[in-house]
Amino acid sequence: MGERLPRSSDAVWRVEICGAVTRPCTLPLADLQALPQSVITLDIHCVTRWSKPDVRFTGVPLADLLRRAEPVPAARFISFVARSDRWHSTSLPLDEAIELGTLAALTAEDAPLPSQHGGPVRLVVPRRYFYKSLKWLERIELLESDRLGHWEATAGYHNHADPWQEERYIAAGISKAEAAAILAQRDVSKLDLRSIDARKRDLSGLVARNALLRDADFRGGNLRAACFDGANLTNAHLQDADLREASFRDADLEGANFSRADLRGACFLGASLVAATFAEAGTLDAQAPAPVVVDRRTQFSSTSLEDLTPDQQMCVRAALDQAARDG
Ligand SMILES: Nc1nc2c(c(=O)[nH]1)N[C@H]1C(S)=C(S)[C@@H](COP(=O)(O)O)O[C@H]1N2
Ligand SMILES: [Mo]
Repeated sequence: MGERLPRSSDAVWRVEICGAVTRPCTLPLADLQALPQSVITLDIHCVTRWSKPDVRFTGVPLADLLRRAEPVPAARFISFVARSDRWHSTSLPLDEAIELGTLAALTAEDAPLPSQHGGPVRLVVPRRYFYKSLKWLERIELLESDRLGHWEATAGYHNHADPWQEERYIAAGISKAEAAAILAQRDVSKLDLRSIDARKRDLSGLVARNALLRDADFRGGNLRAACFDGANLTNAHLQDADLREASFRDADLEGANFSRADLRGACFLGASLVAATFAEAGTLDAQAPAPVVVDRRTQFSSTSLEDLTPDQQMCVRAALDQAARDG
């Protein structure tokens, strides 16, 4: 997820340790490979709700690298910077980074890390959402005060990122009363309404083109003929909503939940459906696919359907086939 590849460069890979340290140093990849390697097995949790259990990584513990660089006593935070076009970064409190057992990983599942997954060297931070596990590690910088990382600064990702506390997103800075007033206008195009609470609201005909609605809560609402074209609805909650004739063209629906919503006449063409839910896990059954409420007007691109997990795909396809047969 996120960036696909490192910045292209012919320079040999090295990891620099700098900032509030007594001995700044640079370690070529070969040196990292020659250091004692640790093994950890952990469960990956992406903030958008996909998980991958029991993944085995080997690499050099961050604590060992820091011992060489000797952070000064005033160092409190640690920023990790990627060799990528946007200089992607993330940060952790220094003591936490060590306590969590952070690893500069060189292999996954006993094979060298593929470039797409952060090779030749990525960070692996146990017990934090996976956005703290920076790919293509190039620089480790010790800091006296924190510097927010890319997702934390631009997308409202929670800076602490503890999956067991579900520390996913920070809400946009608007009060409930302000949110209600804005929604009453019926046009929220391009606005940042992250994590807005719009449960059970009558918002039929809402226009939310290109709006930022990450983690927004529309459960049980009336959203008939609403337009969410191009909107970011990552992890949005749309369970039990009336979405008849609603449009989600080219919307980012990663991790969004549409369980039991009425999708008759809804349009999902070009939408990204990675890890989206149309039928909750408890209701999945290969013999009798959970009911997904669609009709023959409901539209999905076949490429978007392929983003879904196999069980979600099966439910949606079964419902679409049934609707086509019913005419
Ligand atoms: N350099 C860099 N590292 C990154 C990201 C990114 O966009 N750039 N995305 C993060 C996020 S959100 C996730 S879920 C994981 C995805 O790792 P994977 O591609 O190996 O699954 O990488 C994390 N590290
Ligand atoms: Mo992610």
